[in-house]
Amino acid sequence: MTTAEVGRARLRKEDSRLLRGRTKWTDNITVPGLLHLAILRSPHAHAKISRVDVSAALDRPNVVAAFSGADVAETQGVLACAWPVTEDIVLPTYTPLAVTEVRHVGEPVAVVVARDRASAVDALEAIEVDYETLPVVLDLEGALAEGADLVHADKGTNKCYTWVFDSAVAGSGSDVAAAAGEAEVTIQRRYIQQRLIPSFMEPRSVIVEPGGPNGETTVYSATQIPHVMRFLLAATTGTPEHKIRVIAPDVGGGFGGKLAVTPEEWIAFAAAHRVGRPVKFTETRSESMVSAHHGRDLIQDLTLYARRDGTVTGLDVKLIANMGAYLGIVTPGVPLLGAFMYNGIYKFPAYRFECTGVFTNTTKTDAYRGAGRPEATYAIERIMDELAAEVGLDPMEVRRRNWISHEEFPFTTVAGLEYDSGNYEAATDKAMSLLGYDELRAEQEQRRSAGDKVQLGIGISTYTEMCGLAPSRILGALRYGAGGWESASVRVLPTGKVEVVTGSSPHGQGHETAWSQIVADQLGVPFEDVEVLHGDTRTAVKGMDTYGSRSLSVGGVALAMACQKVRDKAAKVAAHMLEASPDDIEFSDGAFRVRGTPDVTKSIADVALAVFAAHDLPDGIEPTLDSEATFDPTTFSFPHGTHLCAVEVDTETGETAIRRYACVDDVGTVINPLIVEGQVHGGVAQGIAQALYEEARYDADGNLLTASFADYTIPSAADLPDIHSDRTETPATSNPLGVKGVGEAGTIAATPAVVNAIVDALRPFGVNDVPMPCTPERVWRAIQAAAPTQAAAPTDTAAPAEAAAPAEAVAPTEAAGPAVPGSPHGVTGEGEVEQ
Ligand code: MCN
Repeated sequence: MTTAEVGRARLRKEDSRLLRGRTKWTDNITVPGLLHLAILRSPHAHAKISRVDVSAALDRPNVVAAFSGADVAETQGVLACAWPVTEDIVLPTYTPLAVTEVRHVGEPVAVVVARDRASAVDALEAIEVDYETLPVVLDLEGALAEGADLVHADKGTNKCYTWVFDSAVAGSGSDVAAAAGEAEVTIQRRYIQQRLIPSFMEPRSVIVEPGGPNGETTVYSATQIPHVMRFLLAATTGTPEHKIRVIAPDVGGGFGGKLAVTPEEWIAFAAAHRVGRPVKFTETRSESMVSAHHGRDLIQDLTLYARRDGTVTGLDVKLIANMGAYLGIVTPGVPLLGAFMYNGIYKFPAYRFECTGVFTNTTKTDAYRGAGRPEATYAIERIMDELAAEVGLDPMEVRRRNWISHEEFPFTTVAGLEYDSGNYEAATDKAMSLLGYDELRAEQEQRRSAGDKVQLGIGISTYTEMCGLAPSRILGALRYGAGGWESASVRVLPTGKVEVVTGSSPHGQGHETAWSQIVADQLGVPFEDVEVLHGDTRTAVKGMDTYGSRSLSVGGVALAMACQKVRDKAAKVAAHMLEASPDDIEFSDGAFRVRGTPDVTKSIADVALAVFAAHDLPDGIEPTLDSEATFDPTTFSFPHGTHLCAVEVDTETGETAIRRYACVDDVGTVINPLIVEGQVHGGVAQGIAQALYEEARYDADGNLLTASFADYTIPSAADLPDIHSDRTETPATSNPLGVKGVGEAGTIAATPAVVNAIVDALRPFGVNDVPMPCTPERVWRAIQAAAPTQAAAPTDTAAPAEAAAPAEAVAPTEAAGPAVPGSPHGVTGEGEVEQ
């Protein structure tokens, strides 16, 4: 087809309305009789509630209703966890409003519904709550110790689950114990994935409007998952599913943080039904930071086994994952999404993974961009650098000795996944020249020998990920509650314009543009003639929504399949119109023609009008030109790439500056290069943010110290480097479009590239880790703690292996770096704030 929309760097259709403010975010929507809801939240991390009295709030002006958890205890239902990862998982009762006990600061306790927002917020002050404080559980390892205080006393343990993967048991590899016995090199490291806050631009917002003409309830929500929400609201409130309509209007970012059916949405649902009027709730930023779910928060203990030549022979991973106080929709499953990725792009034979989930008195964790895969990539890419240092090889050389070469695809990994396609060599070569790898290594050498106070480090991250979250069978085998298919439908209107309905629910990814490009090519219609509808369960009746970089490789493929069905049907009608056999009909350049008679054509629009009129259709053809398809791939999609980062580190102050960032990603066939570039840049920004800036920290009483953007330091554009990005294209063989996901790639890849660069700069000082975020203070402390006598000026330019601390000898806590204020889980002593 000559239209060739696919591959074209189209500006995004949706940006015109977004940039000009010609859209309605949920908070801008108003409906007749709308009331406003405010939520009283717990100031304690753990306490019994002995009394809640809302009567004084009811007397406040404009207040329509006020109620506590106890007032709705019988009817409020429980919030569901859709991913009970093991049979014996501990599932605590999670109610939208706390009834007898609160378990984290910010947990909803009571609500006020009023005629205006200010009155609702003011009336919260009048609610009286008596709390009896209980011991607070924050430390992950302490929580697992015998006799530890309990987050959920009725459960008798803080352990949520232990989930194990062993390649020897799964049959995908050999035994790690054997690898340990034969290892010439053993490297043990502890890495801490600090807690992060998704920080979407638009705060969470919801309107619940009950009592529609047919008794239906309409829910408008800034959510990633309108379809999942409708199902869960129906399943747990008893409201019939066909009487619930969920609309996700334009949504200002989610990053996984809106992959949730939140207590606030349930509370608004309950409140609206209680008062019989529409109710709106929009959170403040500070509320969001204490109550919307957080991400990451893991202790990662890794042991890597290898030969002296740098060949990896086995990897043992033990995780302790902070669940927070309750389980969200996929909380327990997030680390499992990483379980299959700790082997990265490498082909070693033995692998064991064990994750223990732990409850603490903190905000629950759940999906955050990359969900499990950034953590895995960080760990393997960090420890590969340690191996390189130990055996005295360039870190790129160690990777080359271990990665799957492009001739070896499809390749079944030690974690049991079949990677369909990839070319790590090509992406890496391109990235190295984009960075100027050799030149920067030469400069590094110079600075080392000159004893410069500003040293240069080069960080490498060669990653792959499993995304396109789909294969329903695999998700089912992992005990995930839902399927992973996606749906699309296509309607060619009588005038030849096209309406497309997708079950994915974009919140910044540009589906309207990319989907239009797919349809334009598939049907030979102009890009502008395609309208993409989404995010309303009345129009997009079937869908699994947007997360896990799944929309294109599942939903986009479903769309192409639906287009194909339309073409097949249109070809039969065109054949009839051209008085030819369907077997003789060709379709190209948006027109049907009889083979050998190129000048006589019928376009899709001609056919659409004929089908609409239905005066002369072939027998058996229904008078519509539309179709529907669902796609459920047999495997994930495996994008990959190489991210390289050069960082200058001031060894006197610990300050770091990214000198150059270069990345080459391979996301298979690209629909829209501009969108892909934007996704990579946004993702890299979030990855850099984890490496250098962001950390959610609690004090010893479980108060979130970083509950505003003054304390939770997301980087601005000015803090970020130019990102030099490029691509290679190795089409996926697992779907007919050849596409792989891109939405999380940058976040997955960037963090280890940055930290590897900082450690690389400081290796001659004896530094082998800096805990994240690598603030100047932490970098400085790492230098002081590692080798104080050398810190002034490195003169040792010998091979890194000689300069680095002996890998085998490093105990996990030492490996995590020097003492910084607070524990490794972002828990600090009272009042301590690290800046
Ligand atoms: N694309 C393409 N060619 C490819 C791959 C993707 O043109 N080979 C385009 C797609 O058509 C789509 C976009 O890139 O327009 C992202 O596609 P995909 O990788 O399928 O990811 P999803 O659409 O499923 O988006 C989810 C992903 C996730 S999991 C998070 S988290 C995330 C992200 O996308 N959150 C985002 N990107 C975000 N971008 C914005 N602006 N806001 C968020 O909250």
